[in-house]
Amino acid sequence: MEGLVIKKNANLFSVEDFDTKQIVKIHASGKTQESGIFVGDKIFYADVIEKVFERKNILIRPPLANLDKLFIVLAPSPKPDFVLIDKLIVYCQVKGVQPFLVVNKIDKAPQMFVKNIKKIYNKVAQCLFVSAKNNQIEQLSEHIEGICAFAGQSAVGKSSLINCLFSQQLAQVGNLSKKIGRGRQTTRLVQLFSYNKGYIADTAGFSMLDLSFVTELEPRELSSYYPDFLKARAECKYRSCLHESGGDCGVIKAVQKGQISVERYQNYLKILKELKDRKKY
Ligand SMILES: Nc1nc2c(ncn2[C@@H]2O[C@H](COP(=O)(O)OP(=O)(O)O)[C@@H](O)[C@H]2O)c(=O)[nH]1
Ligand SMILES: [Mg+2]
Ligand SMILES: [Zn+2]
Repeated sequence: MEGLVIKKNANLFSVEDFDTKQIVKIHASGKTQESGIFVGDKIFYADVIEKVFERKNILIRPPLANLDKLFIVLAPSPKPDFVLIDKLIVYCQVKGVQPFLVVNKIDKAPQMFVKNIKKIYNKVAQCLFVSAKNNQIEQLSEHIEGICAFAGQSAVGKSSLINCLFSQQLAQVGNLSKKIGRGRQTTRLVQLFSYNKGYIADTAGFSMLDLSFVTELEPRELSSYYPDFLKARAECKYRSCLHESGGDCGVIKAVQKGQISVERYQNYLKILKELKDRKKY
């Protein structure tokens, strides 16, 4: 039988069976336990978990496998940290995760704010506009499919959005499932909650994704994780260019022509500097 690991508690795993959708609690064989089993793993089981299927990706902190979509939440306040947002997008590009920008608190977002986000990110990630306060979350709920997680600065409204999604689902289903009363997650455990066609990872015990590997990239690699730089990179005349300077740098030319957003480029330089500084030690 095959299923999805939705929860892990020491050596006891909660597995949702792919066919029956029933949740079974089982242990792992010595061999699979040794090689590691993560929430998000697709597994083969009989009396115990016997095999872990090949993973699409794996995150270590929070421990989660096979992440499909990352919802990067931002809001007019607190003021967005665009360097952080761009690092999260790089993270997604490296891991093969589809990024979304979830602009929350549109109930109090000036028109200019919304316009600006669209302008900066239109070639990078799909932007969704929502308000947890007003229960305006359709754009978000319709994109939940596969294994999904939320990230973003503190106080942008991640918990509010997740609560809003589940309270709407509960209202539709009309029964008080186990999903409610999750309370405050104090332990550093991750759990998947089914939602529509997918799952939402509760990563509340982690204030932020571990972005350390982003700052450990080779400086030269960085621009390859910028989908909006792709065309300009191909037109860059310099070999192994970092796109920092030079009259024939395709990326700089594209910025000057308005084909690449100035904000994205300036923040690229900041992240690049971080990578280069790290390399010096
Ligand atoms: N105006 C407004 N406030 C919101 C919205 N969503 C969340 N908030 C408020 O923003 C604050 C932080 O929300 P929270 O969900 O705890 O953010 P988290 O730290 O990202 O989990 C709380 O005071 C929420 O009431 C929204 O859509 N509009
Ligand atoms: Mg929270
Ligand atoms: Zn260049």
